[in-house]
Amino acid sequence: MRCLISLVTSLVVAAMAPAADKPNVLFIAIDDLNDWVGPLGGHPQVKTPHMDALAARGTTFTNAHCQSPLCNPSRTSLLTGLRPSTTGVYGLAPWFRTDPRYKDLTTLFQWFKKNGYHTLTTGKIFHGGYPPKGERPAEVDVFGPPGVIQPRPQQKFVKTPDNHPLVDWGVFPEKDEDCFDYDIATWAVQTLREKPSGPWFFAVGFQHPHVPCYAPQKWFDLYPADQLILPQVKEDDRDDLPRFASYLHWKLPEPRLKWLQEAKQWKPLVRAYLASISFVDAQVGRVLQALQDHGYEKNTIVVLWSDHGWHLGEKGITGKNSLWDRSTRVPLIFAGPGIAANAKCHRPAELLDVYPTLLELCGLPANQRNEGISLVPQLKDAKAPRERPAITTHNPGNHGIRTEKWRYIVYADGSEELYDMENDPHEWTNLANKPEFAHVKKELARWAPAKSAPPMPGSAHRILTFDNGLPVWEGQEIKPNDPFPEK
Ligand SMILES: [Ca+2]
Ligand SMILES: [Ca+2]
Repeated sequence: MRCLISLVTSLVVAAMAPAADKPNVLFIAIDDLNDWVGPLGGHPQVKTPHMDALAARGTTFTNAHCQSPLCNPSRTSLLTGLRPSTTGVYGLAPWFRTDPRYKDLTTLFQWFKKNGYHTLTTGKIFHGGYPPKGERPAEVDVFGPPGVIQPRPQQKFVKTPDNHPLVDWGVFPEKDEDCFDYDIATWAVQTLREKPSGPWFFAVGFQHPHVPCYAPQKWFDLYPADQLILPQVKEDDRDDLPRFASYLHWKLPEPRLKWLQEAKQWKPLVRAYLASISFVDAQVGRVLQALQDHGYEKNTIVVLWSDHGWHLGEKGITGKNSLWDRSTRVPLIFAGPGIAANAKCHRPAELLDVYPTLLELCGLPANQRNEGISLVPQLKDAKAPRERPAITTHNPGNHGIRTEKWRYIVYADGSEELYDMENDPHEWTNLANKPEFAHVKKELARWAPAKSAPPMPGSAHRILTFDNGLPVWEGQEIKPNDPFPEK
């Protein structure tokens, strides 16, 4: 009881504290970074000393998942606090404010501003060029340099089947100082040195290891080609998948494993992705060093997250756009006041939870529209229970449900997958057709959003619909006998 009274008292005190006493927030977003980071152990050779150090002074969620395995919908969900199935943002377009229903929605930035915080951003936080220039002052106080993928080599290094200009990898440019993410970190470091008025909420978004996977030679040298370990794949892994699983990534600019193997590009891509991760880790390190150098470490909540994962050959594909762990599992690390150090939490967590978690950590009033749940109980005690699984949606009606033991997927046509993640962490054996697991599927299926909003007007890029039994990928009907595109 005394414990409860003191908890209530501390909550009341926190809520009444003047803004000046509140912790700052450093919000670090990384693009397309899967679980290949030291604290998650997704790749045995990856070197991420700065993320390791952050994890050592904070709490890592080892079972955190994005709400959508794609940039714009994932980021929109985190920043609005709403699921893709609520807003209808599933594709790389549109900017969510184009929908009159969300014109006045208060984003994470705006909630902090409303509660006395100075807000700043640089690099990729919202997707692409969002928000449009004229709308920026209404979204964030200070817009630093946006994320622009420059410089680029005169020609692509790798001629991929689709030959999308960004789908490329190799040693480039010569020096760290010439990389765009280096400039983003530099701007963040300078801004911290100049001591922004506070309390502040500062978002820093890095684009590595998103394609193109370019990094200077020294980062490739960390991963000698002759010792490189490739991801484990199972040759016939797709044979037990429902056909609908392929519709989610029917055609992508990211090449398939078959092409990588034939072109002898699998190893170079894996190596370039690892090099890009270590490069971005170093940029994270520069910003965290500045936090320490300028006396902010003790009073700043740091949250580091990635918008979704990335396949590097698993299930025969590269890229995202699937409901398996390889696409949905993301780094999510919190450190700072009120957060247990050197802790790992294995409970499911959602990126959607970041919004309410930061509000609670900073003693700000909760936003009743948030669909996520605060992770503060798990940040104090990693073993604290959590009832809700992590739920990922990719286009209307396709949902993945992840508990500590299970991964369940249901597609818009009703077809299913079920994996025992404790005994089959690669999701190789689909148990959905085994009658003995019918009760497990039923229990998990109740977590899938009952309704998926139709794609928001203006939706485009990687949109899959299934209206009246007709699968349509990016505006083109998929016929029942069309073979899965191998390129
Ligand atoms: Ca992304
Ligand atoms: Ca399989």
